[in-house]
Amino acid sequence: MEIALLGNPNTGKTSLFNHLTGSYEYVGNWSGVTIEKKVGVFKNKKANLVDLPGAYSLNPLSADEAVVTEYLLQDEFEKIVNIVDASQLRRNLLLTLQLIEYEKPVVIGLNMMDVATGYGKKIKIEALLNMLGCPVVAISARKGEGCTVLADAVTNHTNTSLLKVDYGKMIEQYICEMSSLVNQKTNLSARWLTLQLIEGNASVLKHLHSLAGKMEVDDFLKRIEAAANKIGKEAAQLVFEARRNVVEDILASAEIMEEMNKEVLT
Ligand code: GDP
Ligand code: K
Ligand code: MG
Repeated sequence: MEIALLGNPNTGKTSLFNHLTGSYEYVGNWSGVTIEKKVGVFKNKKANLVDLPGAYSLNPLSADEAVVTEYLLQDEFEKIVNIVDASQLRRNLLLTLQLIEYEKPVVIGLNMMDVATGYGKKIKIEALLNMLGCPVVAISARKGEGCTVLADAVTNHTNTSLLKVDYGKMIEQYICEMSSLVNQKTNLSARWLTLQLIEGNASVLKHLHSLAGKMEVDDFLKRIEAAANKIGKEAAQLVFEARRNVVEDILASAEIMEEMNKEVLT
């Protein structure tokens, strides 16, 4: 069994990896690139933990992000540990929503709590986990605090989140169409594939071309774009706005800003 460690760059993934693993199973490079790949034996269970490069988005703009997206498209793994920077929730949660959309169990390690506190931000963990629909464990990846609790949560958690961003009727319709197009051909989430395709994810486009045929997929994409244009938008904009609205809702109930720091930070 394999567990993927994912998150934005510099959120503490490698620090956490070192606390959660005993010995290395493998240290080398990702295929075709000189980006370090580390696989360790997860302490709690007969599982391997894979330390992935940092990604702001799954639409690969950097070599690091391309490694992450190819991993999500090609590799077999069971669960995701998503390290989230508590001081940068607004940006980090955009990735979290996309990982939840991938429809594998996600457990969140909420790191950098000291930095968040320094900014005058308080995070209501209960509210965060209720809204995200997955376990959230506060950790200090640098000091190793909370890592055992996180490891147990990862071992025990087997459900996929019930959180579904509402992308509106039109996009939801195309997600259904994608399901019937690819469900016989892949275990990947049709929802995730459709949304990544709409966002212009070139790796996903290529993958879908080989799964469902180039003409079919290009036509599908053209029809979505035309439908979005009819309401004066680009399809990718609709996707982004829907996610951003959910993130703002989450922040409104899970993040408290101390008065004195408000102006400096927003
Ligand atoms: P990665 O890029 O996600 O793998 O992150 P790293 O594990 O390399 O950590 C990036 C930096 O953040 C390092 O300098 C860590 O020491 C630091 N770091 C990790 N966890 C914490 C934390 O909880 N608080 C603070 N202030 N720094 C941390
Ligand atoms: K780093
Ligand atoms: Mg790292």
